[in-house]
Amino acid sequence: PSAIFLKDYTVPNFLIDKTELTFDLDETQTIVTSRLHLRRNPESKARTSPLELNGGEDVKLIGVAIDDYTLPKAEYAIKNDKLVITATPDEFVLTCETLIEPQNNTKLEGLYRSSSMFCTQCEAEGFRHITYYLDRPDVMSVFTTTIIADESRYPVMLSNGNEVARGKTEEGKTFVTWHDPFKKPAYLFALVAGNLEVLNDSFTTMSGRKVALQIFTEKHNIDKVDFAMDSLKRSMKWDEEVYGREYDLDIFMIVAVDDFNMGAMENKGLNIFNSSCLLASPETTTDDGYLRVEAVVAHEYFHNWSGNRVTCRDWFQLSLKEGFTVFRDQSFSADTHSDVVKRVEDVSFLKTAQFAEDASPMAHPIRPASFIEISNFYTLTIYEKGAEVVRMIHTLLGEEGFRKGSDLYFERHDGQAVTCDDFVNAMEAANGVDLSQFKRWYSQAGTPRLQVTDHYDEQAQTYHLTIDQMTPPTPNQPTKLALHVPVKVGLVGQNNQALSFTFDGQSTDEVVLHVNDTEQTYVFENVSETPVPSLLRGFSAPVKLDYAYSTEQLLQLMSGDPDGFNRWSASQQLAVNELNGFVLQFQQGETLSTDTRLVDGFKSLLADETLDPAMVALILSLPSQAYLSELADKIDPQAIKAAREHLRQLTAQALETEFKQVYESNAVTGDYQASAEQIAKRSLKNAALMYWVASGSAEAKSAVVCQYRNADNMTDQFAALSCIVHFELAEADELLNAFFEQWKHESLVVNKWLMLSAAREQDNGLEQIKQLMLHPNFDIKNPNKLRAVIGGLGQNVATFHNLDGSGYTFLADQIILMNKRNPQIASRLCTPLTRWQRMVPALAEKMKAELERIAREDLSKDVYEVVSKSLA
Ligand code: B3K
Ligand code: ZN
Repeated sequence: PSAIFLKDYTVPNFLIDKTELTFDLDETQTIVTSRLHLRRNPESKARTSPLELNGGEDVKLIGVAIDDYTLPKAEYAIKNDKLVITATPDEFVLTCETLIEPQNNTKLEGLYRSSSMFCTQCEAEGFRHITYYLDRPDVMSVFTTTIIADESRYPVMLSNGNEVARGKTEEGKTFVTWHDPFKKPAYLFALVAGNLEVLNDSFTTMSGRKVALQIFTEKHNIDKVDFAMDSLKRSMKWDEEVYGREYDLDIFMIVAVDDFNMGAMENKGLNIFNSSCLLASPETTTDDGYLRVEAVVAHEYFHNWSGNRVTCRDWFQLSLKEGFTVFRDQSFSADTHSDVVKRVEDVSFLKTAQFAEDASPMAHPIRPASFIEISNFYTLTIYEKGAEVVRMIHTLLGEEGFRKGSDLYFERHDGQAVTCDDFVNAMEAANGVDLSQFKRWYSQAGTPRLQVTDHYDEQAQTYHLTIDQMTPPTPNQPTKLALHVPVKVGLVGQNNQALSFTFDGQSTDEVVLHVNDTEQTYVFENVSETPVPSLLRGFSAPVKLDYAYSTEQLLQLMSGDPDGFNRWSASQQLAVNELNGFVLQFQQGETLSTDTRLVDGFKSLLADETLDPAMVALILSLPSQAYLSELADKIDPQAIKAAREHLRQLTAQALETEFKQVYESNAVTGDYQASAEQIAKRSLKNAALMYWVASGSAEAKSAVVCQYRNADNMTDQFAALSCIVHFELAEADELLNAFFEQWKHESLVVNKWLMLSAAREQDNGLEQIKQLMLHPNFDIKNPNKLRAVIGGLGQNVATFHNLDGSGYTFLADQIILMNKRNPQIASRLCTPLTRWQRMVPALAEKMKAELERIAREDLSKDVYEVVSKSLA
């Protein structure tokens, strides 16, 4: 397999003005007839080039005609999955008949079956597995789609746009025709057929148009889509209010499917969702699950403008739509709940997972320069770092300036396929600013490091901050240029008050520094006392910032920084420092020390009733195993785990009474609601419960079992069960079984059970995982189930990181098994192994050996790219 490069981009030689598709759906063979209204692209220099349409090895060509002339075999060829026609008129209709077998499609891209329905996933390059096409996002076409099927089994037949015709064929099958008036690339095409139930609703847009809203599921799930519908309506309203974006079709549909490689897909007017991102009920869904449904519904809806109306010119520009849309859904959730809590969650995730990716052999800029398989680039870098880059533009321009920029972007490029540069150019033009240096964020990979030192001059009342920036080398990028980094800063005084100061002649108490050189010094004047700097407030840039804070300073910021985000950040740093100390002690075979300054901080935190309980819960949840791994020079999973357990134990014992009290005083009364207030209380209550049980208190043990038995919602039930299993209470086996028995008919809850069971640390860990994969409720064809078990294994430190390498061998076996069946999933399973160079030597070797074993297989492009780059 070879790479393709951004620098080689050329415009398409042909355009497709109209696309007419007919699907004759059948359980054994599906016939697709396409009529493509093609013409040569006036902007293409290749005046006589052949027509080359993308296809796939799974598409059988039955016949092809130009206008009404059926081409004999000599006049076309199939080369490397492409249909090549050398001689064509400049403008013509190409008719193409193909045969596909959705029932045998295990890759879940193109047209496939999930449960008893037909559905599609076309992004990025799935459409070519349906029929021959110019499958690239800069070829935009108006689609008309006719679906023919047996109505008794497929009463619901959907595609993009509006239904325009319906009737019976000569053979007595039913046909339905859909027309989408908006030009779109093939990756936004969708089709669904099945025996589905629907929830109907409507939304009246800001200009007074009534839009029909429909959510479809299999019959047994229709009672779980009210929250998604409500989220959809709130998203539609929010996009009108915040971005002035109105929905454009008369109908918006969402369908839930069980088998899906990703979270969801923004097909025009017909979103298709992994059921895990759509279904929600208090009894079966945790608070986190609710928030995820809300965020994903919003994300896919927001794509209607940021992605569909204005789309990507090529897949190197993926972050154009994904980074921007993630930024939009993050803002929506922040506005809906607490903005600080949301920011902490997003930043934690970024610093844990994206930073790790940026330090791995798969590191790439948010606009990659090359790739082998685009499916491998639906990454945390493209999505989350991409969103951070958009957020920095927002910080630099302010709310109003950013809105002016986005208005101009949508106005200039509506109906076009554009680039990241077009986005930044619109932001610049609307605000009269120069973002040329800022654009380096799009082309440079790696997490920049800022080294900060300071000096306070009491005499002169001046405070100097010196900031060095450096971005470490990443694959193919040995040296880096200085970036334009917005660093939001405030100063905190000894009595926890915000200090005012003069900066650039302005008196203020907060400033955004424009760090744009390798070393710069900033002067704050009229600073009345030695300040503690509150740096990178709100995480104003996706960087690693080093400043030698003392424990006292961190404790002070933790309790007194007016910036809520930085209060969390300080607590996180404090915990990291302590945990790293424990890691070292563990590695040197010492007894872990028992004095911890953190306990004092936690104690005042628990006593402060003015704080948002959700923030307290976030602070109590210690830096994760994954985050500490990301920070480590050489990752020692067992040591990190021991350190975390130790700190939790110390805290639990020191503050047993406090945790009990907090647990009891945060009980939620009344019916379940996924409201910020209730979620906050439950999160604190359950965090306190975890510590209280960790303290070993007998009362806590009976409280947690009692909570499990009496819970009326999944959040409380699952929090209790996780706690019982984690601490191996006497009831662990019994309740884990009871949980399965109670929920064995709810597939999404079974996934939670699979994950928790796989994560359970027992001596026979691997055996237990193998048993789970043989369980009748496990199904390797279902990505959610596979991810649940493998995800659980990943959390199971003792089993996965077993020194004998058996955990890695097992994972590699699964990768080899999935390699051909579902390459996208197989490739994602490789992620832990791609970090082998970060592990302590004994583990690194074992991981590397497994990668080498995988490399000897006949690999899909997806797995090949990840494995070969990891071994390079
Ligand atoms: N755009 C889809 C991604 C689907 C990619 C599949 N390989 C989901 C989203 O970001 O909204
Ligand atoms: Zn998206």
